[in-house]
Amino acid sequence: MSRIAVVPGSFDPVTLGHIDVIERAARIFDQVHVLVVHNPDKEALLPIAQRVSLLEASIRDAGLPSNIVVASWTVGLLVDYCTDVGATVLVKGIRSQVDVAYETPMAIMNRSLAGVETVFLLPDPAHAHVSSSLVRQVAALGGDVTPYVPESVAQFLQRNLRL
Ligand code: COD
Repeated sequence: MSRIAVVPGSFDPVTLGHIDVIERAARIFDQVHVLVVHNPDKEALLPIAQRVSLLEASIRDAGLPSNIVVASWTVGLLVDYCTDVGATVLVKGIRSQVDVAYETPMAIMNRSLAGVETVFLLPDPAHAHVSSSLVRQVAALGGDVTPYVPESVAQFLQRNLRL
């Protein structure tokens, strides 16, 4: 049986921490759907289509395996997308106790709603302090984001985001 996993996130924008988690997931599962989802708790910077396009470029440039597809989901439950594509697992990255506290109730709810299990992956310590919100802040204040994001994202932010 083919094991399909979904790696969901805001990816606003995708960081090297995200790429690390996506790469690990692609080594474990047969097929990985990287899913850009609107998070109503966060004020978005980039439109969903832009996030998808930066993810596609970053995954291609990093030479990640071909069992990865990028999609977006803006209406309905995350587990509805999982059911639609036959995914039985969600993959989330855990950087700290804050992530554990945020993700645990959602993991239990998603299992309760649709029997979808959540697998937590630990990041490369080199990227454990990286978040999209800090990247946005560094870029907006004119700092160098190249150590934290894929090349295509760094170029995009430099061109478009002197906020
Ligand atoms: N290293 C490792 N992992 C990382 C790093 C890093 N440096 N940075 C981020 N991550 C992980 C995060 O912990 C998360 O697992 C994932 O990557 C995505 O992170 P973000 O910040 O891009 O996305 P979030 O945290 O805003 O998540 C958005 C979701 C929509 C995925 C989330 O809110 C969610 O699962 N919502 C559920 C919607 C739903 O159906 N609700 C009802 C039932 S729960």
